[in-house]
Amino acid sequence: MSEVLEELRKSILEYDADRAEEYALRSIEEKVDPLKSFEAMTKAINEIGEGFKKGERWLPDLVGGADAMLRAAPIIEREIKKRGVKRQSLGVVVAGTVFGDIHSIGKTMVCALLSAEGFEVHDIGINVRADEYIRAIDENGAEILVLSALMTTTAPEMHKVIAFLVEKGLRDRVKVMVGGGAITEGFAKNIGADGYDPTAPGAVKVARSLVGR
Ligand code: B12
Repeated sequence: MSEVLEELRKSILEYDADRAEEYALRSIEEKVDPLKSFEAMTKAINEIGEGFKKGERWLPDLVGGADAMLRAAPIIEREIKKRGVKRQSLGVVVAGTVFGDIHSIGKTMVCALLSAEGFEVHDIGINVRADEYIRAIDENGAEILVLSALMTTTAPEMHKVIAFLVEKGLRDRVKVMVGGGAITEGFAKNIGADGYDPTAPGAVKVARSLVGR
């Protein structure tokens, strides 16, 4: 791992938001692939998550790591979008983290990559209720819905959103992609989602295949 990536990784592990920002900017000056920078940060935040699971780290550790990552991530995301080739829209996407869930980092990354690819992305945020997704789909004429969930307790909310789409007669109009740390391929199939991938770059491939462009 290059020095800048290693420093970026360490800054998250050590909850040092100033250093994370500094090295995110430096990674761009040094023309490091922004996806590699994001991967290095993800590795660190997942390490903190693992520690939390094992009882070796606590909530303030999650918060500290997230703070550092949230300082650096927008810098990397801007670079990803800047590198994206501007072309005719590949399709309209509505994206959000499901109700009860405030994890935003992965979903925001998926949105950055989709817009760099040429999709028109409407990120409606975190803790999104089923009816809010429906409104956004209607208002923006979306063809793809991106649902993200990081917790086993909030993943079932995706099923509710899909059921609500059926109830509102919108299920045939919109392709539903699901992902986030709590989601597996099997879960995605069980709830009747149209696409799943464990990574943000994979999300772009899925989106392209769903709209056939
Ligand atoms: C950072 C973090 C936080 C931050 C979030 C800050 C923010 N703005 O996002 C804070 C501190 C706020 C937080 C809070 C909590 N957290 Co938390 N958190 C994490 C942590 C450490 C990292 C999450 C993250 O950002 N990962 C990095 C990103 C890049 O990964 P990702 O989101 O999975 O996204 C990638 C892919 O999944 C994919 N992807 C994402 N979305 C989508 C969508 C589609 C369609 C596709 C195709 C792909 C895709 O692309 C991304 C890039 O490759 C995880 C640990 C972990 N391993 O996940 C715990 C974790 C998710 N948190 C957990 C918990 C328990 C909590 C709290 C309940 C803690 C508490 N006691 O209060 C609260 C929940 C609050 C709530 N209601 O949501 C647990 C969940 C356990 C469970 N039940 O499943 C985890 C797993 C930690 C653990 N090991 O126990 N957390």
